[in-house]
Amino acid sequence: MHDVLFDNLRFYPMTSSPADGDLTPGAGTCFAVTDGRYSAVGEAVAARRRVDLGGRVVLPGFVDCHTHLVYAGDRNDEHALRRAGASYADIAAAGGGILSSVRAVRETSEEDLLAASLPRLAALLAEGVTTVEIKSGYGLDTPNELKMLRVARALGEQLPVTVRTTFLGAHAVPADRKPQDYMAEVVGEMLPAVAAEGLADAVDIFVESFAFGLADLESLANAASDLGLPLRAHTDQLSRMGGTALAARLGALSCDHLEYAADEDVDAMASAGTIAVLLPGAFYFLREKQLPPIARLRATGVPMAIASDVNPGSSPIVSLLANLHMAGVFFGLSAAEGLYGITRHAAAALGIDDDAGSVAPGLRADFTTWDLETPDTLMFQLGGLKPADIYVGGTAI
Ligand code: DI6
Ligand code: FE
Repeated sequence: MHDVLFDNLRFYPMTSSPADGDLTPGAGTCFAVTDGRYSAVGEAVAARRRVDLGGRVVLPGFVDCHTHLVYAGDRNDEHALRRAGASYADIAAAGGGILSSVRAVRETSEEDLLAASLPRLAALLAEGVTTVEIKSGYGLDTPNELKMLRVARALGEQLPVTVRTTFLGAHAVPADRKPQDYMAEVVGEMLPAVAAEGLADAVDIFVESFAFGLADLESLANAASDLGLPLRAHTDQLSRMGGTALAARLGALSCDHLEYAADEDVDAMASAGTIAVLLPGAFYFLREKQLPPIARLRATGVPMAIASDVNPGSSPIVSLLANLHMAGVFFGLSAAEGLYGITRHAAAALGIDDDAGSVAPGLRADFTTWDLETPDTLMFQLGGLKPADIYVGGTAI
């Protein structure tokens, strides 16, 4: 006997492939949930309770697989500089950028950091995001990186959202540190401390001319692999550094940004099974011109995820749906590609596509219902879209 039969719905399981350009609704008009997971899909099985979903569209809970939503303060002053013509790299070189958020985070207590970050997670949840990845990277020393990751975990206790955490100690080099010494500390002290407390589900690094290089990527990958933690990497965002190809060869789960990645970098991702995480909000906010290699990603079958990159420097855009819309406008993704990008492929970028991102037996019953004719509208329309209901583990929140 199943717990609940959800009936009279049009569900999009997101289990096949978006390659044909179409979204395929699942066969049948119902699914069952038992102990918080899908226990039968498309079959009118016997259940203790029945819930009529009024013929609505049902989608898997969205997965925002790349955010930096734990931070304190703002960078409004830098935005003014950027409007006056300064580039992101200029501001970073002058000691601003990531390092200004580092100063703010270090001065903020764990409690206040949690309070500052909670509304951002709540905003994502309100549009149907039920799984969110959150990175550290504004602490840049052991106590403050641990503090950020504890706050990220605590956010997942405060709201009905699955939070996956990523250690991004290699986000920037602190102003008072030599790059090599700092990287040695990331790998030799910070990462082991994070792992000892079980605070990270993955590691990440910003590979860029004013951040970290290929040797740093390799040493982080080795240290993470010794601890059994998967690698992710910010690569080829503002210049072509070769990070994408190397990260793929090192077995990265995902390479993120990719604006400057070339065809052969994409080929390395395809061979390694690495997911491409596209961040159109950062592309938009930084007024980038260089487009990620979408045609090659498509041609080689590299799964494309879309994430918000929520952060105070390059993507102060606290909406995954806005990013979905921008992936259509700027990157030319189809509605099917976009919706896979915020469900199944985003879950794959986190290594949890056996748990989230689709409607299939055994997966967590996190889903949303929509008063829409077709889910394509989620990519078409910007703003004004809200799920009728959000279910987490089969329970309406
Ligand atoms: N790339 C980005 O776009 C963000 N981090 C990164 O590695 C920017 C983070 C910030 O400016 O605070
Ligand atoms: Fe990022």
